[in-house]
Amino acid sequence: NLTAKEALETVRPHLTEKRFVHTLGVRETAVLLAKRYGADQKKAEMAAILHDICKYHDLEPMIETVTNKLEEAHWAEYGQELLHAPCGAYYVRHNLGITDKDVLMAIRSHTTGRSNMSLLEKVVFLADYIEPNRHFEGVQRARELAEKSLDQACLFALTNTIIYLLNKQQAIHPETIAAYNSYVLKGD
Ligand code: DGI
Ligand code: FE
Ligand code: FE
Ligand code: FE
Repeated sequence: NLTAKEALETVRPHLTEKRFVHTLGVRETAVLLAKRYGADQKKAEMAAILHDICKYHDLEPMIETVTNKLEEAHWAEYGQELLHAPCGAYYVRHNLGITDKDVLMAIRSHTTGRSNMSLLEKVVFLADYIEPNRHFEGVQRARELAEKSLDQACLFALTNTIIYLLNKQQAIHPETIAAYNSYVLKGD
């Protein structure tokens, strides 16, 4: 089983320096949120460290992975930004021997979110959004919400992401919509 230190060393050559700093921020924030909301800190830390491992992998093999290995070609249809999430889960499972389903799921859903996310998924999804190196309109509000309600903060992040995509006229992945709906419909 990989330690956090080994995972950091493993992921580093996959990333740019800036992305590695982002990853350290996600790790720190995920552990903090896990403490605050009672998620498994070790799992949050491992998922956070590895979440963007495929961010700079070549497009072709990632398309091959979602199409032929995962048989979920839809990931490739909604923009290449999304591929690194499901491919990251696949990569760490098959190349790093990570078998923990919670960790794999948190990596897989870190970009789109998912309908009825687990506590760990919420923690990693939100940590990716609010880590200290993020600078965008609304991030401060998201950080404030994260102090009092994990769910309110996740709903805010999903809403903001959807508005951002709408304004750029980009496709919205069905799982992003499903994640948003799962909050709005049930107040999840
Ligand atoms: O990998 P990071 O930059 O740390 O963050 P991320 O994995 O959350 O990716 C963010 C990007 O993904 C951002 O450019 C918006 C995009 N994105 C998120 N949800 C969707 C999406 N893009 C499309 N096309 N559809 C979505 O539903
Ligand atoms: Fe990402
Ligand atoms: Fe994100
Ligand atoms: Fe990230």
